[in-house]
Amino acid sequence: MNLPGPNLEGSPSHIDIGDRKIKIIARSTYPDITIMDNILDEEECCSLIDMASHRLERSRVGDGEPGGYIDERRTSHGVFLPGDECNLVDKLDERIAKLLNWPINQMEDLQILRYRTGEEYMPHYDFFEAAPRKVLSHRSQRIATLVMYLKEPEYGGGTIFPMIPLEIFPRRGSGIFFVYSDPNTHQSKRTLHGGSPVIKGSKWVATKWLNIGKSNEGESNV
Ligand code: PD2
Ligand code: ZN
Repeated sequence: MNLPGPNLEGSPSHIDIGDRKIKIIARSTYPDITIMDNILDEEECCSLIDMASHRLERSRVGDGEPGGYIDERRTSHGVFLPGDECNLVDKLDERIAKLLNWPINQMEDLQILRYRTGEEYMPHYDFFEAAPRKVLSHRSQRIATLVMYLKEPEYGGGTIFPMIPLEIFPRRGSGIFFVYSDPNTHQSKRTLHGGSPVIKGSKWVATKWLNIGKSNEGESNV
């Protein structure tokens, strides 16, 4: 099966996607994780934060259920920014599609998240664990995640993979991409990950989820 991801054949120092060169910083193969820099520039990060900041709502969880629910495991606030609403989001969708070799119609809307001091996202999987028929009747399964850091906190807020174990420190413009595939399934338990509590300052990220099939119109975003 074809999987999304940057083409890392020959261990390139960067991926040239036309309007910018995205730097490759590190890679793990099990699970498949790529750490990158220069995905976004400072102005783009600030514009996304500005666009989102007056529309934030408490983040929800819910294993793909419509609407989901508020839960103390995820205490951030966030908003989804549909591509057709603004040029910057459209431009980023195209950049991500080129970088990850994946069609835009198999991606969910960009989600912007803000974590204030003390806020976190406890370790979880991004794929839907519930019985496939229950979830997948109204939305498509996720196979990979791109988390892009828009603003780093002074302390804390790392993205952690407790099964590896690994912690990625947020840096404005950088990001991490991981695929949930393993030799047998598209639900590798080694992709358990979380956003550790922000200790001082605030952290902003933009998350993009990639789907195995066409992302359904109007599906509930959780
Ligand atoms: O903000 C993060 O570091 C983070 C960590 C884990 C975000 C997500 N998961 C997510 O949005 O799924
Ligand atoms: Zn996640």
